[in-house]
Amino acid sequence: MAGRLSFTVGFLIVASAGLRHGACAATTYTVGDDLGWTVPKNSSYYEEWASQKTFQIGDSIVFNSTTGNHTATEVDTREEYDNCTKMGIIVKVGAGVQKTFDRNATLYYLCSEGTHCEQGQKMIVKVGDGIAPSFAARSLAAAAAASALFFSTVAIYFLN
Ligand SMILES: [Cu+2]
Repeated sequence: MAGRLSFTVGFLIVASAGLRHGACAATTYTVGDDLGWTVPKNSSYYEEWASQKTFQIGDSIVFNSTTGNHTATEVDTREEYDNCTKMGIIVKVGAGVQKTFDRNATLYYLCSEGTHCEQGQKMIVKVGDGIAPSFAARSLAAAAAASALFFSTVAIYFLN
């Protein structure tokens, strides 16, 4: 009995160590690199910057503005993004505002000051495949993970 229990506990420790290792691989990106988050000279600068990156869950982006007034505004839809709609979660950016990705999604960011967005201070960020999981899909994934753990435990029990 003690042998079976320690084997199961060992499996759980290995599994959780794997999860911690995954979290360590997270990358933090400074939006626009050295330019920071400002009105770009080239209006497609931030869209190109973002499209050259591969963002994953656990990664972060930092909006960093050292001159002028800027916001990191997240809008909900492509249409709002294309129209530079100045609504949404407006965060004033100074020395740095960080956003960490917790799920796959396509995110739309723009600056809501003056005509900054119209001048190209906007970008689209794709996390993972860019498709937000539906509530049903997330529940199914959780259930699948739970049953996989259950069957592993049962298998170990019979192996002993
Ligand atoms: Cu701005």
